[in-house]
Amino acid sequence: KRSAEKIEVAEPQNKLPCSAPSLSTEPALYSGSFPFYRRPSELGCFSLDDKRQYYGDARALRYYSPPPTNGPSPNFDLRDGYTDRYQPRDEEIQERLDHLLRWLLEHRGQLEGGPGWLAGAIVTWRGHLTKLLTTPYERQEGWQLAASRFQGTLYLSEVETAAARAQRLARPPLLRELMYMGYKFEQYMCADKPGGSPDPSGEVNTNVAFCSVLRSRLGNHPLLFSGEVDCTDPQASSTQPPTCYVELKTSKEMHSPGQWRSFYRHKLLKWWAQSFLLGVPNVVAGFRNPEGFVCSFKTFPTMEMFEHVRNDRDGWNPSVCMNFCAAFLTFAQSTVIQDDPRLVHLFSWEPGHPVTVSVHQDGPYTFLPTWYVEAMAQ
Ligand code: 0WD
Ligand code: CA
Repeated sequence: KRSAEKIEVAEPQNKLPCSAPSLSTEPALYSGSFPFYRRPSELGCFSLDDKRQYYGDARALRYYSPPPTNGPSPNFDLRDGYTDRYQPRDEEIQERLDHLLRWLLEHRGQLEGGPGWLAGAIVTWRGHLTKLLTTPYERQEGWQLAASRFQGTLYLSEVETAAARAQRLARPPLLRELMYMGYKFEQYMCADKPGGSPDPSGEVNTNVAFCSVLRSRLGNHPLLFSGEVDCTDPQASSTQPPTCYVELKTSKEMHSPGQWRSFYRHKLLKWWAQSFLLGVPNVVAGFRNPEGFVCSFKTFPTMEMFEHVRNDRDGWNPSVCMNFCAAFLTFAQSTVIQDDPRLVHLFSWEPGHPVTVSVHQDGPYTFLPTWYVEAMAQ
């Protein structure tokens, strides 16, 4: 009888203050000195055509061809051709790392860095690294990055958040037109052949892309990543990629010092992160008026962008961006231990919170395709 009384509910063993690992994104934690970042070198490239078909060459590369500086000021109608000469890419198709993996599969035997270099590397899109760089300063949009380790290599592939998907599906008409205008500006500024002239009478097809594949290293993290490049400058002092590449952007015409300040604090951070990662030396901005015409340009050298916020208390700091990215890569490398292409660690971040992790086996988050895994196993 006594024994029955002795039966007690055991003290729960999981009440200890043990929390899952997470990573803070507070800028103050990352303000040390600028970390090592290897000058990015181009390993190769690929192109996607108007039907989004892959080609292992530079056929989609375009040539920087701005209007003559001595002539009249530009007057580019960015709304011309919207929507009758517009073929937008189908954003429902999630390509994940597929095109980059195809390039890697076809070039894995010729990679520099010695045997085993790839096994120690991180493979991803440049755009994913850009999001990591800007995270300590981002107050609006969260992200999710899926990570898998396979044959030693850590692969990182973005997952569209539910909020991002909802926003994309409900994208206001004016925002759709604004997206078109960015591509239309490229058409006004680029020729299909070196020394050729732009042809703004054609269609804008956003399936077409030229992607550079680069090698770099952040701290002790070897990187292999790819990024879309707008054009190459045949007149550039160095013809060697990526230093001959030019990034094109459009932005609202600015009239007050307050508008410039806000531009330096927010837009220039994103432009810097994107072009710095790939080693693109110059960003050419076309400023559009309220009617959608570009009437002026300005070239922003990537290495001079920080000067615009260096003395701004509410500015951004490249060291914070790079140190946070390095810390995230260390966090990811130490979290994803098992080598299994069907196992995904999902890193999730929302503004105001730390980065958290969840684990998924064989589910919808698996992103390394069977064709890649099987061919790499040969
Ligand atoms: O799976 C995904 N979630 C993503 C795939 C997200 C981002 C890119 N991609 C793929 C696409 O295949 C695309 O061809 O990466 C390629 C572009 O890679 P990236 O250079 O790493 O991306 P990012 O630096 O964010 O964007 C560069 C350009 C953009 O130019 P602007 O000036 O707006 O930054 O690539 C275009 C866009 O023109 N772009 C995209 N193209 C196709 N799919 C995408 C996208 N999701 N995002 C940006
Ligand atoms: Ca661009």
